[in-house]
Amino acid sequence: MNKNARIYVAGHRGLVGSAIVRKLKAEGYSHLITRTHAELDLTNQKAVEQFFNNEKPEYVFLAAAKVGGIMANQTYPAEFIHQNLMIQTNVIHSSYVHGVKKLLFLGSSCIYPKMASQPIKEEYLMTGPLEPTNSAYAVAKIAGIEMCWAYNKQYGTRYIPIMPTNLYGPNDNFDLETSHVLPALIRKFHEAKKTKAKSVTIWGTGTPKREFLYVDDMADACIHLLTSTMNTNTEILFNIGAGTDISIEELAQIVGSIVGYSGTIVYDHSKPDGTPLKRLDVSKTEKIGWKPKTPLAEGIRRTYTWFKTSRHPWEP
Ligand code: GFB
Repeated sequence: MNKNARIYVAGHRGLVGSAIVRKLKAEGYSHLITRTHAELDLTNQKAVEQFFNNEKPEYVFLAAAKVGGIMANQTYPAEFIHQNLMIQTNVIHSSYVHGVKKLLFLGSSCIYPKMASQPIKEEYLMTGPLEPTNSAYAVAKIAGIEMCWAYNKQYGTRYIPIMPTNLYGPNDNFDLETSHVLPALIRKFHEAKKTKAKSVTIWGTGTPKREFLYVDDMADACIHLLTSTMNTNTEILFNIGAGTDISIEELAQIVGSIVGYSGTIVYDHSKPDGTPLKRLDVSKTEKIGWKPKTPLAEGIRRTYTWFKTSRHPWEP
């Protein structure tokens, strides 16, 4: 990928897209193409087609998606399946029509069966039933993988689906109803510290385990995979993860100590746990020269610093 190649980052204001833009700029890529949601509605087929026709991107990072934590997925499954299918279908098809050289499609580790053996290898895809809290989202992402493969097979394209574990970092969603667990815990502990609350309530039993990857490491993986993968195998798929997991209870203790909160933790058992275990096998990605760099505590510290120094939608 030349430093002046036309690179479209779809979803550049989101957690992953913004990290990809930061990294591409730091590496000297000069021709980045971005559009806000107001400028381009990716669910609008005609608008997407027109955009590709005008801009003719050579490379595409497809990081635009409707995403959210366990409750958002459970509450709005129709929006998750509808918007994701529309966005990815429009972007992938227009990329083909306009001769995009390479495209990276971002999915999620929830595409794998709920009870997959650990760590989860890429070949476990479609070998068992999905976790019900996010099956609509997962099915949309599985369709995206299949679409990349179908275009690779039939049209000889070079579309690479990559499946990250749970991500976190600057520009994450900190809304307590719709966010993922890590930003929710940062905000909950921060506010509990400020108001001197006696306890913090977290969802579920605290026993599920999750793997967390700092988003700058994810951006690094995206650029590494797009620039180094030759894509000779049409059914290519890569897991991106940190290689280790921890329980939600342990995570709460780490976040609490970084934020400096010393009250107690209460568990709300009326909220779902989701899948019990979800650790990715990342050996395939490591074989082609990528490794995560940021230890969890360091990533949480950086995210907390960003959180404290940013303006948030709920603030006056
Ligand atoms: O991150 P999270 O919302 O989603 O929740 P998933 C992970 C675990 O943290 C669950 C618990 O067991 C939650 O019950 N948890 C504890 C909390 N306290 C909280 C809290 O305050 N907020 C939240 N959100 N969780 C998502 C999928 O699954 O993972 C998506 O729904 C996607 O589709 C994403 O795949 C990466 O890890 O369970």
